[in-house]
Amino acid sequence: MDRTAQLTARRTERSIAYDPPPSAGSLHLRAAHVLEGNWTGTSTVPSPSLYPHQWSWDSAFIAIGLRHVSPLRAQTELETLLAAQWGDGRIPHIVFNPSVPLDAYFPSPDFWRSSTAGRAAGAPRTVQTSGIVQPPVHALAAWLVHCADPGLSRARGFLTRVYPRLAAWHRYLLHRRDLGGGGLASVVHPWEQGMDNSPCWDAPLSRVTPAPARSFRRADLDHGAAEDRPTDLDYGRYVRLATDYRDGEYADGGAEFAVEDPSFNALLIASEHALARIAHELGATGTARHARAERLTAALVERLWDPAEGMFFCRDVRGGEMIPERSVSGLVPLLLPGLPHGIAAALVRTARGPHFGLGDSTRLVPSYDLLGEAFDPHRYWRGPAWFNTSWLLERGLRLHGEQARAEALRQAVLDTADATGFAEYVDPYTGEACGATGFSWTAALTLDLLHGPSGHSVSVTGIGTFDMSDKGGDRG
Ligand code: 9WN
Repeated sequence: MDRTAQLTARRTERSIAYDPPPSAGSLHLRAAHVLEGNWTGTSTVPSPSLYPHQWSWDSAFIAIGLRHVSPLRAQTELETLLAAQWGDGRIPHIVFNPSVPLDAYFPSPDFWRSSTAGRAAGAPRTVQTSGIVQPPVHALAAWLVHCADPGLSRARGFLTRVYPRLAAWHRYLLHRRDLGGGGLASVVHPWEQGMDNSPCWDAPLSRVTPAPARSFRRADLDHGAAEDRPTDLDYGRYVRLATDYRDGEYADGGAEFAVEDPSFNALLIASEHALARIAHELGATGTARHARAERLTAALVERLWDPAEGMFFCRDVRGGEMIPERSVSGLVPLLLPGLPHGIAAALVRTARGPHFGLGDSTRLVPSYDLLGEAFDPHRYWRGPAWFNTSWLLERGLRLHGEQARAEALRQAVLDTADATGFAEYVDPYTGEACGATGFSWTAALTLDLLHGPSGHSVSVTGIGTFDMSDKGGDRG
């Protein structure tokens, strides 16, 4: 058997079977069916076997799709996550389901010990969580969810209840996590940025002494092919960093790993714009928040933009230098309305060029440089294409007037999600499914794109859309 055949056989055996309904139905129905199957009653798991709890940025993307089939469920998804917020404002990257066995996922609640080690940082007592965070997509999601059914949202006081929590979340990131002192938020663990084994982390991680392999047991390999996942050495380092953070009671400032990442900060800025709209809907002006978002955009450009390469790069705060690896993260700021025109145009050129092959050699945007030494089309965030990043770039292309390219990307996302049974990620060249199938954010973002350019069905109802290019006018 060649490698591809072996991997396919392994995947078929190991990945959760995606179980389409009889007659398969429309893509819309099948996507909704995935979300229905992954719903626990209060939130949605990313994948029942591989990720059996609630994940932070997954829930934001899930809510964005769920709003088209159940605005109430979409609100509940975000409310459940926000109920696990810590007193210092952080939104934990995992909210654990107590009925799931401890060995179903590693690291489990007994590793993070949130209720004891997180006490000083204000971890909740009633629910177990991890102690790190994930990208702040939540205010953007909350606004989009509100727009899907403003009547229901107002009747339930949805925005009134989530606004203070979202504001505290942004405060945490902008104050406690400004480890580089330049106004941007730093991540202190690769899991926080969401692209776990991106080659961007190789240099800063190389300084970290891995935890011994015998000190933990990976549960992910029970469900996913080892060739598609991070290595044991990566995991040793993830465990070391998380252990040290926990043993320091999740206090910020002392992390051995600290990186300013373009995608994480771009999502914070997009969410700050969304928070301005939420503030306006609640009776404030929102002006100060829009202004802050613009200042953050300027800081992003000043600290992470590389004009010669035509993209954004990560900054290694501890090493004190830029990380010269091309990741899709460096293209995500395209979704920002306040980006100078020349930068937006350069990002589009880079996405279309040989490193990412958009509209040319690749089906969907790869997570990492096609020409990079570390590129691997199957290994997680070291090359495969992911649906959430393509969704973000589709919005960015549209926002900056690239309608035809946005439409082509939208269609490619829909076709690939359809052909792969809503795969977690795919080979960027062939579109072959990797990881889990029936993956929640793939299904959710499929639903969103099925509702038209940038979720436009919302405007069909006359409610108005979240148009991030509309900087001045807050529309309720
Ligand atoms: C660690 C849930 C999460 C995603 C991340 C993805 C993966 C976890 C893991 O799964 O990370 O958080 O165990 O590998 O990299 O982006 O949120 O879907």
